[in-house]
Amino acid sequence: MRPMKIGITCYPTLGGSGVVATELGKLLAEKGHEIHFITHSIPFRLGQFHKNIYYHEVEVNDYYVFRYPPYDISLASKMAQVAKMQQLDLLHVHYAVPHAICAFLAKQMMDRDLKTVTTLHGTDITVLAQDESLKDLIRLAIRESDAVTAVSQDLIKETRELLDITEPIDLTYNFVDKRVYYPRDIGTLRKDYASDNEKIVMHISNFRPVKRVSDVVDTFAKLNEKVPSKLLLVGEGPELSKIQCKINNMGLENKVHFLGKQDDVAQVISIADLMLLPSEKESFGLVALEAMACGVPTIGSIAGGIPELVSHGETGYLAPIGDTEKMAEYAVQLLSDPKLYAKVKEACLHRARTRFCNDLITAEYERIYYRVLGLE
Ligand code: GMT
Repeated sequence: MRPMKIGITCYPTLGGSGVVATELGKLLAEKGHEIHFITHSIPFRLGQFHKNIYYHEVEVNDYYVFRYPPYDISLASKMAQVAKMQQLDLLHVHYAVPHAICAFLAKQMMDRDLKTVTTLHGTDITVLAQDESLKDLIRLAIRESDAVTAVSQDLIKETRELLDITEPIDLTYNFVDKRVYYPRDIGTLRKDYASDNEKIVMHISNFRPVKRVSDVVDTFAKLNEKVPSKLLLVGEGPELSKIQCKINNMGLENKVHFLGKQDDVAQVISIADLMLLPSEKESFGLVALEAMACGVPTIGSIAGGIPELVSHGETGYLAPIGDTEKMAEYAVQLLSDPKLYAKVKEACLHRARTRFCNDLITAEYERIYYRVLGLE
């Protein structure tokens, strides 16, 4: 099969969707495809120079009559411009709003057929498609894409229900690069956070209400009554100060470390014994996969796509949303039984490598691209 020229648009500075889009671009470039990122800033996970990767910055026109600079229009124009100049085969956009809509506009500006692939990541459907002012536009963008992928079966179901979409949607799970996510040798780093007799529990998120970080603290408090532990909170967001107050009120301040935003997630995760992800909604839960690939089990909620990722009783445990009693019970069981823990850890490594590894998922995306280009 011939190498392709692919334009990728994503949110370059935050969130799992940007991480997945950037990692996919890097992997496709390694396989010899030419990748053109069309974004408002350099994707934060891009790192150093990569052969076959180009970056095109979207500059927004701030003309004086505009009350709000029209980013969407600038993005659509840039997409069409790059597609023409670089003779792109297709645009792969991550997140429906505004990226899929801009790709649709870019298509109209071409004097030839430009194929578009849209990947839905979650909140673009579960939150934004509920907004009546966006619903019809999102539906249009999805219907006009040459292929649509979603990161879990649950998200496919929600998209169909909310938007009345009957066209096919490809299930393409998120992935991690096994060369980056593996159990790291953390040396003495662990000692900086916990003593030898303590376990380390971790939560990583953007601290939005949907992540239910308060449940993380409640689960941890209950676990800590039975198993001496430390809680490491990684990330920042709107709920952070509320969580800090809660921790102080519960007298847990000496048991919790706030690590803020961290770049080297694989290294940070490797310090942990357990990941907590009690979200209200989660189309996939990339952080649980990152943990799984590092051999760290997750206890999470039965929400969205989490059950498709975390195999209950095998690579972690799942409880109903808000049931911190049950989550703590599972945590105690897992962390106080070394034999069980070793078995679960092994299952995590195996599942991440076999079901969610970079080679597998990159090949799935390639197959989708060749299909829309009629090159099967
Ligand atoms: O979780 C977030 O709030 C960020 C959001 C994003 O847009 O990056 O994450 C969504 O996409 C990730 C990558 O596909 C998924 O792993 C997350 O589960 C999904 N978040 C939600 O569904 C809330």
